[in-house]
Amino acid sequence: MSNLRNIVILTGAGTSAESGLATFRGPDGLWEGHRVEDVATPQAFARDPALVHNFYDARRARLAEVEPNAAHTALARLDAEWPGALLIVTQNVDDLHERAGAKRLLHMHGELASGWCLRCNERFGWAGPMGNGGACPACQTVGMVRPDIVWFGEMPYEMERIDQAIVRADLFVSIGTSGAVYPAAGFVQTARYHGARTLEINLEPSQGSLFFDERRYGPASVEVPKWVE
Ligand code: BV8
Repeated sequence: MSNLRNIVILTGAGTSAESGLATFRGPDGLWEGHRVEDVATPQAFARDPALVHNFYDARRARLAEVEPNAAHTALARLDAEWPGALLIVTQNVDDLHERAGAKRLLHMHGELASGWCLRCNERFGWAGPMGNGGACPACQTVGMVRPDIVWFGEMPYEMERIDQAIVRADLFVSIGTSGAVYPAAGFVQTARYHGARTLEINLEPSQGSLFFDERRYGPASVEVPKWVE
């Protein structure tokens, strides 16, 4: 990787699978019979806020029980040691990249550890259950806090910053994502168009695998440390 200066790394649920967090579209992909697409939407929240809060409260509770795996640790080490530009763009709403020590990181789909008050529009850290909408620490309104998560049909965060990083990238690496959800699934094409080399690391070919110059298949906790070394 010596002649590659600028790296963008996209991660998805497969990066956290070996930590024990369910992916979306694998055999463990349903939550109490609900497809994520049916729960992770503003419409679902408007229709049944308690169901959606339960979905995220359960995942937030689960997150407290698991640890980063060797893939997160290897990426954090690369982040600390890489002299050029590096950005980890994660689709994941867990905090395992942070807990492994990653710094140059952004959550394009929001975070379980963040809340958003629909009354005063403030965002803030959130631990524990949100229950029936919680109490906003900024305006003290009760029952108006939603998960700070980008739902289907909502605009992902920091798209401008992501696009700028991808345009400048010499190497684009996609790790543990099915390539099923846009705009993230389209990043590899943008990277190729602007001349980056592209690498996919996944358990199996993703929906976008034909756009990758190089593909390594196997568990992230094995393949990512091998690639980082
Ligand atoms: C947007 C947060 C526009 C939620 C997520 C019709 C109506 C509305 C929108 C659309 C529509 N048709 C298409 C769209 C666009 C839509 C979309 O792409 N839909 C899909 C379903 C077709 N996208 C959106 O709505 C996005 N917003 O388009 O906004 C807009 C424009 C202007 C103004 C306003 C709006 C927003 C999408 C974000 C949704 N939120 N997450 C939550 O987490 O609860 S998406 C969710 O699925 C995840 O966050 C992740 O990003 C995404 C994909 O999941 P993956 O991470 O890839 O996980 P998956 O299970 O699919 O795959 C895991 C992979 O890992 C597998 O390949 C597996 O083989 C591999 N694996 C498993 N184990 C391992 C492993 N690999 C390595 N090692 C292992 N051990």
